[in-house]
Amino acid sequence: MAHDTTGNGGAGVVNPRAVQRAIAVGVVTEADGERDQLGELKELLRTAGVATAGDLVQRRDRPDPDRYLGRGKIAELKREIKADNANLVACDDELVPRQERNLEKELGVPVIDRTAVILDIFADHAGSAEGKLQVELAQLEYNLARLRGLWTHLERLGGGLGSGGAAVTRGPGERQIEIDRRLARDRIAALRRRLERTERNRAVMRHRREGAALPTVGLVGYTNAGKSTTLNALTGAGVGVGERLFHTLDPTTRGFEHDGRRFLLTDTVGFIRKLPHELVEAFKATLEETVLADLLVHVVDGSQPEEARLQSIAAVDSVLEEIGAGAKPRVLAMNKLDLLDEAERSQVALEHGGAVLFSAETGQGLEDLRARISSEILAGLTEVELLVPFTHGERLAQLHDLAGDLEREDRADGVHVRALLPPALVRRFADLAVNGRAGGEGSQDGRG
Ligand SMILES: Nc1nc2c(ncn2[C@@H]2O[C@H](COP(=O)(O)OP(=O)(O)OP(=O)(O)O)[C@@H](O)[C@H]2O)c(=O)[nH]1
Ligand SMILES: [Mg+2]
Repeated sequence: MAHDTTGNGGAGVVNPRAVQRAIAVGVVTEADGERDQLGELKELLRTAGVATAGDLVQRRDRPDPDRYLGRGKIAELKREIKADNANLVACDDELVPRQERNLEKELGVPVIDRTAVILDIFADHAGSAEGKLQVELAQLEYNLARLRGLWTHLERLGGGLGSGGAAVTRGPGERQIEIDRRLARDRIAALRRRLERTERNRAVMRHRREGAALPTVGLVGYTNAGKSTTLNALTGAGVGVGERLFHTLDPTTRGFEHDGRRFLLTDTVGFIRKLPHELVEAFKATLEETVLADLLVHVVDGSQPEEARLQSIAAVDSVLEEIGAGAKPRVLAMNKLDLLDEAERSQVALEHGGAVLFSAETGQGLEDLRARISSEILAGLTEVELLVPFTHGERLAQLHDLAGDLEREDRADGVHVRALLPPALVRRFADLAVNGRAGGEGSQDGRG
């Protein structure tokens, strides 16, 4: 929880993990219905190593602009903090600085928001150099917007808790904060430059993969839906699986075969309702893997109650929309079939017509998923007609290697070829296309 990703040694505080006891708080609107509003926040807190001591929900049209909750609710929350011996309040929405400040003033304990908790989990789970840079960037931007120092929020809490219960410790004063802000801006600029470099490396790697011309399939889904387990089951890869949220942050790509065809499958970071925009921004490059896939497999935890299941599907759809992948061909893959009884299975199948039901853990239905991926990819092939000039014999040889069977005819101006190609190859040979169709399928995301 108290990971220092800022590189400045943080606030020099002892890890306060053991003593953090939070009250989970949320504003529930009419549109939220009856669902378990705070279950996910509690799960996030647990993943971040914070115990939930109690919870409090307020029904309201929208959060109070100045203090998130209404006055009466704040009084109630104060009593609850005392009764539950809590030392932290966690709100289920992203707070504006004013709301956070006022709440802390009135409650006398540190207040964090959903974004802070998610950022902290990401900081804890980032493994690769790129992932660490992305998380640090997101945290700096979040803190900068809140006039904070460079320390991460939960270390800041540690400072508050450690200094004899003076709960609202704002760090070493306004002047220091000004200096920190300047440093933060410099650091943000430096991080952006470094990320640009790693993004270029990634582009090179992607280019190599495209060179292999294998159709690529992106696994997407809500955090904890079972994406990594699915990747492992389909490809025999040894990707880490976790029972907590946001286990995977770095994309992993592995190959698998079906019916003599090879595919590439990419596992990536999970999505969540109200995913902090700082993170979407920082993880753009990672998420781009998704945008560039030929097919998306949307993995859903089919064992969730209907309400939660629909919510997480909608959350994933909206993130896909946000990163420009809204129109990608998609397969809905209902996972964790093993946790459902017969009646529940029929119910889920009925509700999500066209979905593949499977279990990544037991392997049930996995063959259906493979077959479905394969047939969707085949359906995505484009027939192209190419004219390969006689001077470009090497490209014809390439085409033979990559696309297998070709229909070819030697004419005066060169070799005319008809072939069924996946989008990556369509782009690669677009310069030789004669029927204008070669640019049709995948040309929006760039040729060559
Ligand atoms: N019962 C059951 N559990 C499953 C199945 N698939 C995955 N799980 C469990 O669900 C949890 C999450 O699985 P992951 O594969 O890590 O999920 P993920 O979607 O990669 O999660 P993030 O990386 O955190 O976004 C783990 O505890 C898995 O063991 C399944 O088919 N059946
Ligand atoms: Mg994972």
